[in-house]
Amino acid sequence: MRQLSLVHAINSGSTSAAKIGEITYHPDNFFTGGSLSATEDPISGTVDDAVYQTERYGDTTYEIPVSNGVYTVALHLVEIFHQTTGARTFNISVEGSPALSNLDLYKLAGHDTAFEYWVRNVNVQDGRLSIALRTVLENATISGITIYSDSGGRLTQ
Ligand SMILES: [Ca+2]
Ligand SMILES: [Ca+2]
Repeated sequence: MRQLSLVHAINSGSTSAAKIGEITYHPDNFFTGGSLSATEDPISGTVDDAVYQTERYGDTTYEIPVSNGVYTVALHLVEIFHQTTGARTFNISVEGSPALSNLDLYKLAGHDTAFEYWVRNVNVQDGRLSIALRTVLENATISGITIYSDSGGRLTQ
């Protein structure tokens, strides 16, 4: 089985770096749109709260410069604001393909609870790994992104 190698990690919604385990999440970059928000509340479901405590919310598109190839993406998500089911729903597509549709983080995980979603076999052929977040109801949100390569891919900027 082919090993995944780390390409890049982003601390969405923050101008600071933070770690999850051994991985450093760099200050937010390569995005268009969205706004910053943060919480000081502890986050369940992770021992490394910091990446999850800051979010970029609202319609946002990441275009991450990478060499062409096949990637695996981990999306780090958490409901840090809403307190009920049905308060927030949104869509995420990766490289043009729907990854999560009508996602309700509170319904799936609860409040202040980390939710990690993996997207595999992301085939980039235009030099930009695209992650699009689109609000359905009261704002898309993302807290962090981890990008792995299946085949020696790399960040190009
Ligand atoms: Ca692309
Ligand atoms: Ca973050």
